Amino acid sequence: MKRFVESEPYPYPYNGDLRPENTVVLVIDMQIDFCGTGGYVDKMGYDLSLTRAPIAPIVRLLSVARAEGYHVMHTREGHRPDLSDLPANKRWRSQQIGAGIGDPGPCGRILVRGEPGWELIPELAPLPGEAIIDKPGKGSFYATDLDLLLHQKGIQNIILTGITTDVCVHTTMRDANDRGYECLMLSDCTGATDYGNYLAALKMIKMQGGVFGAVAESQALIEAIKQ
Ligand code: C5J
Repeated sequence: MKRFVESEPYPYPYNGDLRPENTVVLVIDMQIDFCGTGGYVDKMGYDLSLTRAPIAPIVRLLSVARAEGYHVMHTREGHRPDLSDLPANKRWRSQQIGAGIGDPGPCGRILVRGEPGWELIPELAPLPGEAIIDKPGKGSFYATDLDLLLHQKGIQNIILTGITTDVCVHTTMRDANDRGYECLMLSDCTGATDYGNYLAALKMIKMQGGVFGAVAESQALIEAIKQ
């Protein structure tokens, strides 16, 4: 049976092959550093309501996706405590905006593995058996075993959720698309530090017939997978 999600600019997935076995819901960087008080994004002075907006929609989506047997994976951006995997220019730029990666803050050392701010938020805690990908960069494939895990599980479709839309989620979507994965961004399950960038990031996906994949609201996916 073919199954499609009502999405733009085409019904997702392109081939109608949407099944729990070949599809993962990827939850990107839902960490205190990106949406919690005192974390990295807060220290930079951005509006936390924008990065917290996707929390409730993702919680709702995960309860349905898990019940229907879909794969769920999570990512965390962060660096080794000795910062040996932190490029000097990434560190320098973060210092310019007053949130130096590796520096102490209200939630421990910013974006450092093992620190309180680096943890996933409790509302979106992974369940046993759900893979967690630790990544040093913005994309989820760079310097990780995500591609290996997806191939081993026979996954073809990636449902993208998490933060931030224009940075880590977009980088991951673009890379996944180049690797041949069929991607869907859920507009209410993602957020950016700037609302204009959020809108632009969604628009970019829909150009050229879906240059990086498709965009839908989570309700449309929920309706499709509950059919
Ligand atoms: C950023 C991310 N924005 N998770 N990281 O630095 O998008």
